[in-house]
Parts: sequence; C-alpha cells; structure tokens
Amino acid sequence: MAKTQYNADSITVLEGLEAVRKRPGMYIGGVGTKGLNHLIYEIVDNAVDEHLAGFCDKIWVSLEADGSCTVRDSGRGIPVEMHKKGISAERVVFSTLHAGGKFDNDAYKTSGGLHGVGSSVVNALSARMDVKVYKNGYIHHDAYERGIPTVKLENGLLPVLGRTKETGTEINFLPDGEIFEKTRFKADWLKSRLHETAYLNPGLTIYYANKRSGEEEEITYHEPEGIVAYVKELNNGKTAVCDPIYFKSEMDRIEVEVAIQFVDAFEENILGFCNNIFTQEGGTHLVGFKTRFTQLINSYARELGILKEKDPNFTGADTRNGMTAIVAVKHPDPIFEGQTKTKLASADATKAVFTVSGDLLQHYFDRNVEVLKAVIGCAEKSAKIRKAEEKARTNMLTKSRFSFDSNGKLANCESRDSEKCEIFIVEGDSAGGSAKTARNRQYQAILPIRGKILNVEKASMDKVLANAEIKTMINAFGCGFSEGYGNDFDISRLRYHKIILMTDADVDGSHIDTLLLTFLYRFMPELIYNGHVFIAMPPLYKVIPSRGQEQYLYDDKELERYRKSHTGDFRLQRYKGLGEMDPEQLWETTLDPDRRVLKRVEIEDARLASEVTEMLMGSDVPPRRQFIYDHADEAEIDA
Ligand code: 0RA
Repeated sequence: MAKTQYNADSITVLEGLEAVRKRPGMYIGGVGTKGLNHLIYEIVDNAVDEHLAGFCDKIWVSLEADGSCTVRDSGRGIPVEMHKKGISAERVVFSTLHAGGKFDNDAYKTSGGLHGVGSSVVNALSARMDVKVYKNGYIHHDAYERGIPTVKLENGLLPVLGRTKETGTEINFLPDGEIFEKTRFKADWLKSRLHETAYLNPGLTIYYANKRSGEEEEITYHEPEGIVAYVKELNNGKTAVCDPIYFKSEMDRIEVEVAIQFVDAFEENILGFCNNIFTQEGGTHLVGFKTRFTQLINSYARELGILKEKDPNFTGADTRNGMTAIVAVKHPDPIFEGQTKTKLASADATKAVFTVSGDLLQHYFDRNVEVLKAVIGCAEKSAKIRKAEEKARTNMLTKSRFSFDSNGKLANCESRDSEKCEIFIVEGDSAGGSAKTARNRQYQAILPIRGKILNVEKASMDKVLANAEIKTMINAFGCGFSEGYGNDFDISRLRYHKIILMTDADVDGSHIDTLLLTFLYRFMPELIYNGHVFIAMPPLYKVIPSRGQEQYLYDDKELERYRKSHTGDFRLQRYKGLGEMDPEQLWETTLDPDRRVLKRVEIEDARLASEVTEMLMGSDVPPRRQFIYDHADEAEIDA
C-alpha cells in the first residue's frame, strides 16, 4: 500500500532513515536504556521548542500499557500543508534527516550534539509511529512502521480522522526491538527529566502518566517559581544559610538566568544548562559565572575588612563552599563539545554570564549585606579547612606513597594489566579471609573492610583523608581523587578496571554499599560514569534436590520459581552472609567470572547522582538498597 507513494525524493529519504537504523548510536548515543529513553526526550524537546516559541503551555507524556509512549502538546500543530516536495510537510518532517529550514522555530532551539536530532530519527527507530495533528479544525493522521509510511496520502495530503477545536501534535511510538537491547522505558529517569524541564520552563505544565500494569501513576509537573524552586529542591533537607538569590537578564542576545542558595555543608553543586540542555561537562557559561563570583566575593571581603591587606584571596572553591546554583543560558546558536557533547563551548557565553552576574549580584549584595556576610562566612570556613587539609594531604602523600597499604589488609593481585584486574571490597574479615583463599590471585585483589566506612557527606576532608579504609582504597585504586580543592584524579592510572562491592544482602550490607558509593561518587565520580563500579550479587539460597543438580538461587523470586517448577524433595540452604560460605562456594557463586552475577552501577547523570547521594544519606535503609538496585542496570552475567 505504501509503495505507491514513493517518488525519487522519498527514496533518498528512506536511505537517510536506513542510515539511522544501521548506526543508531550515532544519532541517539546508544541502544541501551539511555538511548531508548532519549527517544522520548527527543519528541518532548520538540514540544518544548514550541513552548519556547510562545505557542504551547501544556505537554502530556504517557507511558502506555502496550510499551509505547505518547507525547502530546498544545502547540500550533506540525505543519501539514503541501510541501514543495509534493507531499504533506508533516511527512517531510518525519521522514527526512534534519528536516530543517522552514520548519525550525526561530526561538532558541535545543540543537547541538545528540540533542534535537529530530523526530525522523525516533520514527526510524520505532516499530510503529502514529501521528495526529490537531490543526485548522481537523485531526490530520499519519502512521509509519520502521520509518516507512503506511498511510496513503490523498492528493499528497494527510487523510483527516475528524473535526476538532483543539490545536497541537500527538505522537505515539513503540521503540523497535530489532534496534534496542531493551524496549522498556525507565520511568524514573523520565520523571526526573520532565521535572527538570518544568523547573526550566516555569510557564509550562507537563502531565505525566504511567499506564503500565502495576506501575499506574499520574504526576503534574508545574513549577511557576522556576529555577528558584529547583535550587530549593536540591537543598531540601539541608540547612540553608540564606534565601535563594535570583536574577535574569540578557546581553548580546544571550539570556542569562541564575538562582543561588548557600547551605551549611562542604560541597558545591552548580548545574549548568544551555537552551534547556543539561551541560553535564560544564563549559563557558559556568566559567563566566565562577570567575566573576570569585572576584566579587574577594573584593567585598576586602571592602568589609574581612580579608586584610596581607591575607591571600579566597580561592574560587572557597567562595563556592556550600553553594547550590543553577546557571541557565539561552543562546541563539550554541556550540557544544566534549565527549558527550554536553560542554558549552560558545565563547560569548562567558562574557554574557560574567557581565550579567557581576552587575546583578553587585546590585543584590549592596542591598542585602546580611546575605553577603553569610556567603563570605562560608568562604572563610572553607579557607580555614583548606589550610588544615593541605597539611593533611601533604602528610598523607609523603607517608603513604611507599607504604602502599596502610593497614596491611589489601591482598593485591599479581597482574599489572589493569584492564584485567579486579578489586573486591569485601565486608568483614571472615568473608575477606575466604575471598583471599578463593580468588584467582593472578588478577583478583581483595580488600576487606571492617564495620562501616566513614560517611564522607558528613565529615571534613582532613577526617576523610585520615580514615584508614579510605586511604587504602585511594592508594590501591592508584588514580588519585578530586574533591573541592585539589584534583589529581587521573583515570589512566586506575589499577583495576572492575571495582566490585561485595557486601551481605542485609541492612548493614546495604548501608556499607551506600557509604562506599557515596565515597566513590564524591571523590572519583568518573569511575561510576565510566562503568568501573559493580555490586556483586551473591546467592541467597542453595537448593539441594534429592535427585538432580544442586543450584544457587539469587533472590526470592528465583526461589518461588524453583518451588513451582521443581518436582520432588529438596533441601534448602539459606546464606545469611558471605561469611557463611567456604572459599569454594564463594568462588563458585561470587568470584568466578564465568558464573557470578554482577550489577554495574550506572548513574544516569550528575543531577540524579546528586539526588541519590542525598537520598542515600536519609534514614531509611531498605528504600536505599532498593534505589541502588533500581539504578544499577539490569543484572548482567559478566563474562
Ligand atoms: C514549525 C512551525 C509551526 C509549528 C511547528 C514547527 C511545530 C513543531 C512541533 C513539533 C512537535 N510539536 C510541534 N508543534 C509545532 C507552525 C506552522 C503553522 O503555523 O502552520
């Protein structure tokens, strides 16, 4: 049926979409869950562009029971009139790579990098897509399978389904299982992203619905306070040192919007955005902001006599001690670079943010001296601790460079081929002992830790660096660390490409996982981003049938399945902890690369990670473990 539609143009069109299907990673970053969710963001971003153009204030996003996703907006509706190619403009948009020009909104578009690659890419990677355009009094309809139209045009135009008073676009699509490893959208990544979009677009209301069986949920995201509410949310549960500071202005066609709030904590959390895109790798906008902020605080501190003539300036990090901030710019023609194309490179953004921040902060601080004093107070605290830490750091480095394992616990492996080497961080001396016996000493190192490691969220740097377990880990990993004031992290020096947390499947174990992950996230986040961190999944049970094979079972679901499928008697052995396994069992179940189950710890992005860490520090233990497992990717047998 569709075949009769093809003319010379639609053949080049299909070749374009064929390229997307051949190398999907080039267009959406990958074919895992991240790339899969990206399909939704792609469609939602187009609706947000329509909002930015001033024509759309509502977006509905539904995860449907059948595994598809629907995105509807209240915009003008994608153009459906005859395009010069002789077919409806809608069809050109959905079947041409980078259908641009005339169809681009002129406002700030979310272009650059992997962003804004367009609806046609989503179409190409969907087993089916259905499009309804509410416009000019009619519902115009189109549909595709793997990018190929299945609706017959009428004189080149879309058939209509009926009349309507509404305007807008509704797109329903089902990701193609031939392309994606998994086709189940990750609901909480989506929710987090939609919430972020609502914070960044205070005039927008986003209606989220999950209709998948067992997960039914509806949430409305509307944040009229915008990024001020975002900063408050990021600081939720912490002690604020001042009310949020907010300003917005424009310079050289670049809009600059900033919200800042200081909290009583030794950390800095600055999120940058350009045209609604989270700039995970930072960039020129943040450089402009930080540079001007540091200058300003130092000059005020001298003016107020808090810094004396002989005193050195506060460092940049000092002035940002306790700072939570959102720096959001809108740029008419941004340039992105970096590994994931999430680093803003446009040089003019530095100047715009520098100037706007300088002028408006000065205006604000001149009228709010109490806030200014509180902010300078944070810098003073930081400077004091920094000096103590510099001492501690020098002491540690000179003492421990040579005494590699300061408490003598690490059983290192023989190989120096870091790609093959693994280090197991094992809870408890008894499991640690078994693991040392059981391991393959060629490439598996064992580091037993006793009790709970230090909570790095709550401790100052000199305490952290004085902690034996942490020191041993830093020295063993070999890649240094970055935190606040110093950065000698260098991933190329990492000695073990797999860092495997091996703790009991109980409350204490999950607490230790949490503390370890927090340490890694704060001091060596690249290890998580680069997929080097894993959680071992030791079995909970062993079943010993009177006839047949013994078997390890990893959770209660597996046990339930075993009970249902197994006929005849069996004996059930339950492991309360790793310490109960003998070395041979430990090897079979948890160490042997051919049989063990590992979960890779994968953190979707820095913002989510920051929430994780915060949430992990709350008081409920069971939700934490659940959270870690929800965010660890699906269990993979690691071979
Ligand atoms: C360009 C022009 C017009 C609408 C749009 C783009 C548009 C695109 C998308 C993508 C998702 N939702 C959208 N809504 C609108 C308006 C053209 C006209 O006024 O006829």
